Amino acid sequence: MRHRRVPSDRVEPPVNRVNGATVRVASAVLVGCVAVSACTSSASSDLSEGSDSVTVEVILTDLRNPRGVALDAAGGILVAEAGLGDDAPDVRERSGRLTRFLDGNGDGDFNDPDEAEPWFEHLASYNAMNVYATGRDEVSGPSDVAVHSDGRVFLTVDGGFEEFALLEISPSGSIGRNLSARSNMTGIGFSGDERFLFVTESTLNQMVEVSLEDGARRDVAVFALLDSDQQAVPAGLAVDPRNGDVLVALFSGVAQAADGTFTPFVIGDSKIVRVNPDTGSVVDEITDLTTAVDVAVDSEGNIFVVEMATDHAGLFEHGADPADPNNGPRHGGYLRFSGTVTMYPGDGGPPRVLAEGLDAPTNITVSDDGALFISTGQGTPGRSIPGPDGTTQIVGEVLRITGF
Ligand SMILES: [Ca+2]
Ligand SMILES: [Ca+2]
Ligand SMILES: [Ca+2]
Repeated sequence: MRHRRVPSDRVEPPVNRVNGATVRVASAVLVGCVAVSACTSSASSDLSEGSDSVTVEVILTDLRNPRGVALDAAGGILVAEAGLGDDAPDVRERSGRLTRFLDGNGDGDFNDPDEAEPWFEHLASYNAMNVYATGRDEVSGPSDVAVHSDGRVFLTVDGGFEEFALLEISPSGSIGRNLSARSNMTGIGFSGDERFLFVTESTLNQMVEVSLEDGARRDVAVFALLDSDQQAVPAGLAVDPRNGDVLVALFSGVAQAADGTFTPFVIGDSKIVRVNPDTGSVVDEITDLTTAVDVAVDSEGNIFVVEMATDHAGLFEHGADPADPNNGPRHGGYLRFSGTVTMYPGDGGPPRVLAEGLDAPTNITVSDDGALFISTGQGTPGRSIPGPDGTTQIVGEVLRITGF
């Protein structure tokens, strides 16, 4: 294990805060970026101070539970959206979708008219709170997406109740094989030779390898219970380009306290593990995390971790409808606006918090040129939540972080 987080790591500059109204870069720059409208790259043109000039920009907004983000060779961004979580009985009204966005006018965002190219709509979308009585507003549907160098796209969909898919989409945009349907699959990533996909099977607490040639599935690793005897709940993954290892974010599941009550998660029990896909060995990479939900790694070995929230808060009571417009503002399971993105430098230097105060981030992708793309706003879109400046609503967005 290379890094161990201690509380003092949290205060290292620069710290950026996205609070639903503005994106602030510590010490130097105020990027005048309103979350309900898109930022432009020109907003950051007055940056200074080289490596301290971390910039956080909203490049997509008004999404419905954006999850996996993938970049294609033509500069497009594919975004899987888990949808409204309304479990529409009519499949034609299902709200999960996959969309490709292209910055046609070159202004740095992907939000302008004609910049969205819908690929698939009416994919599954449901809210786990309604199905499993968790008290937590958690929407599932399309989960992760990856673009192969031959132009194929792979997409996982979690429809609940055994309706799972790892879909192969041809370069011309047709859905082909379903390569795996055993469990919900929250994270996918290619092996170095792109002949396999590594896949986290979240509910089954394991990671598997799926052959893109014949669809054969090989169980690679089962994740053990965590420190408080809760399930590991693997979420996102990333393939280390230096050696082919797979880094997996273990989100951590519900834990039972000594008095028999249950808590959604235990602070500090989440972690990133490193899996050797050849041997199946699992070793701790970064520990003492809370709700680590996704991880990315670049060619220099820098590791980027997304934690969804620092605490649980404001669970719904049994039978509540998270989409009821009469609900007052409520966190709804996870403390809103407490998500973080932290960089663990490949040279072994101390961790750096690149952004904090994010509203329920879920996914991270690093591009070949080193930019980070973060999906935020997990939960029922439009639902009232406590924000840093008073009541606000859940808005799905994709942020881009550069300059670190
Ligand atoms: Ca644009
Ligand atoms: Ca624009
Ligand atoms: Ca990811």
